[in-house]
Amino acid sequence: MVAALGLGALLMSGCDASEAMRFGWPEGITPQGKEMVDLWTWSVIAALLMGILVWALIFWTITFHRANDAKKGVFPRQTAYNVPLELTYTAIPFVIIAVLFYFTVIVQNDVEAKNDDSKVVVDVTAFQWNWKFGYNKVIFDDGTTYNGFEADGNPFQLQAQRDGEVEAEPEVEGEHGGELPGPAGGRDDDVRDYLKFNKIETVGTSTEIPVLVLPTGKRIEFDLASGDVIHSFWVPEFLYKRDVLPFPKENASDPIFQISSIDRTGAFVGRCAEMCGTYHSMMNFEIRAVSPEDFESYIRFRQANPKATNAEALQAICQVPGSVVTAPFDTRRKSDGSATATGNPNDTTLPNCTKKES
Ligand SMILES: [Cu+2]
Repeated sequence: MVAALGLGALLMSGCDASEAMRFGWPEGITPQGKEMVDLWTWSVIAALLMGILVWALIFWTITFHRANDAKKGVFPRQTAYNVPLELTYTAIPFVIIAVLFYFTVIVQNDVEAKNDDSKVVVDVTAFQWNWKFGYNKVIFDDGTTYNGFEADGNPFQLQAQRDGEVEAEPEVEGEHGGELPGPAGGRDDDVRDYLKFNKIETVGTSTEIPVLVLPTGKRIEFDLASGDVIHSFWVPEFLYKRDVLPFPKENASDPIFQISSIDRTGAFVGRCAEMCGTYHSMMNFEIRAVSPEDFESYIRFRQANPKATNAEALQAICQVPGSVVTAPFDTRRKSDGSATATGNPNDTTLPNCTKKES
């Protein structure tokens, strides 16, 4: 009956087998994502098998071992302190947990793996309530390297602090003696030298979703940083998210993760997955995966036309210039000031109106 129900649900939902076997998860467009889908699929199958076994035992018991006249008043056989039985049902769950743990660690190690072979390094900066993407480094197919890191012009005057021109916050004495570190590890909260600036950047606004263009088939590194509160970088189709913290070093957070490739071209929505304030839910971006040739043309175009917008660069490689998977939210901050009063605030009574007798 259970099998028939399961099969019926599968057939009637009208979805294909591979989608059904993902049990609600997205497809996964990276090798890491696909690995996680496999782990999830097999974990659900194992849980379903265990569920079927438990249901079968319950139905077997209530069907064949219910009270009847012959058993009335008879104390049933007691099986407490049956050592072999108790050892068995302690050992079996332990084995189940060990197997799940083993496969989880294998997949997690692959997902968290990092090396120096990334062909694209993207600096991601999250802020309330949008994203900035900068190309830190790109290694092209012919072996040439584009270095996009902007070493000069840090608006937070890191240099001034290093040279001692900006004083550090005074130490505060703790309740039980000793020094209490201030916020941001005792540094001046304004000195955000962990933030990166690049020659080619894509910045989102309340009228434009930032579209991050990336090549397919290349290893990509994401270097995350937040300009204010904690955000979270989430691309559902990567099946992966990581918190984006301000002051990652002081907050003991590893801001870097890598994917070994994006496996197909297309547009994929990205979201902020950490409640970060009023417009948190509208903090979307888009990953636009294009062929490596198009990606190279895109970077070359932006290099040659520093004043051009991201939309123009996308058009130059024959891509839709704006986001296609999500749209900017109307923040109602876009009024041009032309809204006028519709009545007289000093007289709100209706003209020619007779009050009703109560
Ligand atoms: Cu956020």
